[in-house]
Amino acid sequence: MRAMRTWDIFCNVVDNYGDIGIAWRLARGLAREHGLAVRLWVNDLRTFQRIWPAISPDADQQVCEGVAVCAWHTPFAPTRPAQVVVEAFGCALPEPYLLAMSEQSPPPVWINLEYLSAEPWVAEHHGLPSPHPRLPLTKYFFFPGYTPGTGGLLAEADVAGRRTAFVHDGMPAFWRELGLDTPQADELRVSLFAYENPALPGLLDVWAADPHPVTCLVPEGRVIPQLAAWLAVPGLRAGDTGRRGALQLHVLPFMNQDWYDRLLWACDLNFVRGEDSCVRAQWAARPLVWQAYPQADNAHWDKVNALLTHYTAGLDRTTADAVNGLWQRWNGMPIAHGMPACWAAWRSRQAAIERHAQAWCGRLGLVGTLIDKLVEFAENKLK
Ligand code: TRH
Repeated sequence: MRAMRTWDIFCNVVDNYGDIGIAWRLARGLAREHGLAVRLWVNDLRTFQRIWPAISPDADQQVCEGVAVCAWHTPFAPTRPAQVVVEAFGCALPEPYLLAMSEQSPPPVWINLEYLSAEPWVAEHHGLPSPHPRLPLTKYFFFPGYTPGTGGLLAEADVAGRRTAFVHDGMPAFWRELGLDTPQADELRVSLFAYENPALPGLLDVWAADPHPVTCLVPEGRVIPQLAAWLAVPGLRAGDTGRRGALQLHVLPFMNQDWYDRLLWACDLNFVRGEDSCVRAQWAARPLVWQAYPQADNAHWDKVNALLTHYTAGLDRTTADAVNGLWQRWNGMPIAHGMPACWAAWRSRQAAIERHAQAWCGRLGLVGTLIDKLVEFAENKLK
């Protein structure tokens, strides 16, 4: 029998939850689905604990979900490198570890996991090698993406089955556990995970004026001060609520990754941000609106438009315009229509957008998952 392959994943949390969110999802997927011996090195266990409360922030080493989670300290203690080394988002491996890698024979397969983008250049760059300037090591760039020539999207093999089971049986209990009523027949239930956004008050205004009830569920985080300002209250915490017109707001506690998935599966529309929540909202097979991580000179607008191009391909013109308008307005792009017109257009095409979200999720399933593709890539290099 072949010995278990060893993998090291390095994650440097800079800000937000995306880097550790992705590294953790990848680590547990590799261990669970491929039986690999995975170590996950993380510099900030407190942020990790927010998305996975079982993590102890003070433990140098702990095993969680079959993954050896290790605190990444500087200076880095001598460590025997794994056979496959994943550097998440160019986080720069510790120098002593890099030296130890160069002394291995054969050297480990070294992969830089890149950020996700739907831009067309991704497929050309996926898998390219880059020799180290000094050491006898080669780093490979692995690009997630939406097309077969890329590294695919991060997902567990059983995500669709778990979602279907939850949608059939799990929703009433889920709402009860969150302390919420089951939605009324004509209600729109929305989740909102976002960065500070000048478009937010306008969105809340149109929801308040909607002819049907709108319930907005907001996990604690960066938009809370804006929500409080809109409600004209001094602050908001998990458990707090607010109402204006048709809009009922609920602030939820920040939940673990698996619970957050359920929230996405249960809502009619999900506002998501960054990378991982955007991908999860697509696997949720529900309509979504994506806020890209804001970059200097609005470089993120290209990313939003690239995903929109993929996402709306094949949709009729009116439905595509409705999706484009709401996403672009939410990302602050200079478009002709204001929020009331964008929302009205989205509402008028809601049924078609819902059908599309299901079909889109099915299409994503055909690209192959990042976990499988990463393992295949590494195994080919190890041969
Ligand atoms: O937190 P983010 O804004 O992370 C971002 C992006 O990854 C971006 O690409 C990167 O450049 C920047 O950080 C530095 O958004 P993202 O990627 O959606 O990650 C959020 C994670 O938090 C995701 O794994 C889901 C998880 N989450 C929970 O576990 N519980 C919750 O209640 C919520 C709202 C999110």
